This record gives sequence, structure tokens and C-alpha cells, in this order.
Amino acid sequence: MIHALTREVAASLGDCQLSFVERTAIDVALARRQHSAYQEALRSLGCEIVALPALDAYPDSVFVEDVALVFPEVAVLTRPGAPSRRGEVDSVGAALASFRELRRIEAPGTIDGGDVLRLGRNVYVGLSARSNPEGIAQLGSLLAPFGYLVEGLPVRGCLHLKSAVTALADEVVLIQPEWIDPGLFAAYERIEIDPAEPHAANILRVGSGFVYPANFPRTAAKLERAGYAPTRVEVSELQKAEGAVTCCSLVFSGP
Ligand code: CIR
Repeated sequence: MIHALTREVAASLGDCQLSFVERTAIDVALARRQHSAYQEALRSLGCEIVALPALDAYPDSVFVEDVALVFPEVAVLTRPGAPSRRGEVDSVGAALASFRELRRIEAPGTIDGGDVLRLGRNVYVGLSARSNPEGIAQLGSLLAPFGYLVEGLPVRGCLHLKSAVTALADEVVLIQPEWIDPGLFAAYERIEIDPAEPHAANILRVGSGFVYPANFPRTAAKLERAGYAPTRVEVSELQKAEGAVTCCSLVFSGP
């Protein structure tokens, strides 16, 4: 069975952190409808949703991806780079405890899950403003016993590594070459986003399907030509909060 852990949209979403996106008014009611449709897309791809209640004290708490990393063998609770987000971690940890053994990134380490891209046994972590070398070193030590190799990669001009590159398969990536050096992924098959859609590199892989924003038609057409058929969802209000499709869920298999 595939599980997708999500959290309802906080009433305070408009007070979210923003780094590379300009602040514009967010329609929270519309964000909630879009989030429901996103959950529906996950269901249509075979997920059982574990929906946590909104945490209104934490504007960014809908972006559950950042606070935990779920591997087949273990889950790692992160220490998010933005101090305003650290109170989001424990309730996600409590929900994950029934599925995985838990480990934790400790101070002074920081990791945002949006920076963590797993491709088979390789785990790449963005050296962003949110994830630091101490956090990456801790993750390396936590995952080494399970045979994962953890490596930090520089990103530029975007929030997280997964703003710049995500997985279409363990050996295929969707990539925005302005924000990460494509040479770092020379060992993988690479599909580049359409340059008119700079935010289009974030796609969510769910089993054999994908969830993808509705507002990147050029890159979507390119993906379709390459044989991928993503389920498209409207996420305009979550994008205004600098979120994307991977960040609104933790998708993992298990009983
Ligand atoms: C933040 O800056 O933390 C939120 N406004 C957006 C987080 C998006 N997370 C993600 O892409 N993994």
C-alpha cells in the first residue's frame, strides 16, 4: 500500500516564509480547495491519505515534505532551516512513528526535506539557505548503515534542490539547468524544463504515476512526448507560498 501523509492548510498561510517569490495575496479558501484536489489526485494514483489537522500557529505547515524524510528502512525527522518551522516537526513524527523507526537531525544541523532527492541508493541534498553541511553529514551517518550514499550539491537562485531537479525514475530526472549544474546529473537521463516555465522542475512521483502543476503546459507536453502522463492539479495558491507538488505530502510504501 502507498501512504501519503498530508496536513490541512493553515488559516495563516498568507504569513508564510518567502525567499525567491514575491509576496502576493493568497486566497486561503482556494488554497484549501486546491489542496483537496491534490489529495484526490494522490488517491487516484493509489494512495491512502493520512491527513493531519491544520496547525494555524505554523503558516508553512501544509508543506510536510520539509519536516521528515521517509525511507523504506527508517524515517528521519529534520531540523528545518527556518526557525519558524521547527514546531512543525513533532506532530509529523508522532504520525510517522506507527510506520517507521524514527531518527532525528540535531542542532546545529539543518535540513529541509525539499532539499533531499533520493535516486535509488543515492541521496542528494541541496546546499541551500535551509540545509547546512552539519545536517548533511548527520544524514550521511544516519543512512550509511542502510547502504545510502549522501552527497551535498550546490543550488542557486531557488529555495530547495527539488525546486531545481526531481525524479521521473531512479535513473531519469526533470531538471531546471539555471538553478543546478546539469553536469552533476551526467550519470542520469535528463529532461530539461521549458525555459518559459522556470518553476517547472518539481514533479511528484507516486508509484508509477505523477502529480504535476496545471500551469506548466509546455513542460507537461514535453513530458508527454517522452512517455510520462502526469495527473495535473491547480496549485496557484500553494505556489504563491513558494510551495510545489512534492512539498505537500510524504509518500511512502508500507503495510
Ligand atoms: C518555506 O519557505 O518554507 C515555504 N514557504 C515553502 C516550502 C516549500 N517546500 C518545499 O518545496 N519542499
